[in-house]
Formats: sequence, C-alpha cells, structure tokens
Amino acid sequence: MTSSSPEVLILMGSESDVHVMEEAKKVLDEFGVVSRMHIASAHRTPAKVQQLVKDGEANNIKIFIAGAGHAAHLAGVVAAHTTRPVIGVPIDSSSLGGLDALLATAQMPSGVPVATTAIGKSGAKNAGVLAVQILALHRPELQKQLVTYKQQMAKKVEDDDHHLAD
Ligand code: RP5
Repeated sequence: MTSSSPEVLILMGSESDVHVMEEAKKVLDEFGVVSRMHIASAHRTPAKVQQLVKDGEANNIKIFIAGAGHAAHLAGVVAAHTTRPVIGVPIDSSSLGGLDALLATAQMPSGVPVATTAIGKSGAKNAGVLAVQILALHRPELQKQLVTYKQQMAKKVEDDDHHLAD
C-alpha cells in the first residue's frame, strides 16, 4: 500500500449530500489523512454500496464515514458489511430536517454499531475529527496535531471574548 492510499472512505447517498459530506473530507485533508468520496445509495444502488465496502476493506480502508438523509440506512448497511468502525452522519435533506435520518442512523440494533454524529455540516466535520482521533490511537504525529487543533479552538474562543470585552 502506498502512503497516498486512502485510509478513510466517505460515502453518501446522493449528489445532493456532497456539500455536507465535503466537511468531513476538509478536516481529513487538514490532518493529512487521505480519504476518498463516493456516492452510493443503500436504496438505489445497494450492490454498489456492498462492493465499495468490500473493495475498501481489501484496500486498507480503516474507517468508513457514511452520510445520508431521509430514511437513512446507508451507515447501517455499511456496518453490516464490515468489522471496521463506521461513523454515520445524518443529513438534513428531508422535510423533517434530518430528525428522521438521525434516528435511522443512530438507532441500530445491538451488535451492529454506527457512531452517529450531529445532523448536517457540523456532524460531517465531527465525523472527520472522530476518524482522526481513532487513527491517532496508533499515530503520535496525529495525536500532536489534535492537541494543536484543540488549542487553536480554545484560543479562538478566548480571542472572541477579548474582542467582545474591548
Ligand atoms: C437519501 O435521500 C440521500 O442521502 C439524500 O440525503 C436524500 C435525498 O436524495 P435525492 O432525492 O436528493 O437524490 O438517500
């Protein structure tokens, strides 16, 4: 496997989900973690979902991120086909504002976990951060970057507070 082989596979159910799931990719890029995005639907192209997961496992994908809206089964279906960690992102693309996707993604039956984030872009971003945190368990350089990331977040809050008080 070359150093540029993707370690994280980001799947989404529709082209309409891309603008949300790009947030996960942005974070992974920021940390230098190589990822790859695909559109594949649990409902419309179920065989493709299975193939992508099997190919991903065979090609060193360590973590799967799956984002979908409406009756969102994508993350659960991915989890059905792998023993690797699956992070689910509920997307707010339906008339229920993503609550339907949140419940469908989070409420997995016992034995088949999907680590579910918040709805929408913040959830996609957190999926990226969580994937980095999992990879960082065995990668001290990523762990260092995570410490800096947290320090920068804290600094921004402090700076914002100072500006407000000025
Ligand atoms: C889900 O249905 C997709 O994940 C998307 O969020 C939603 C709507 O898909 P489109 O009708 O916009 O393709 O499967």
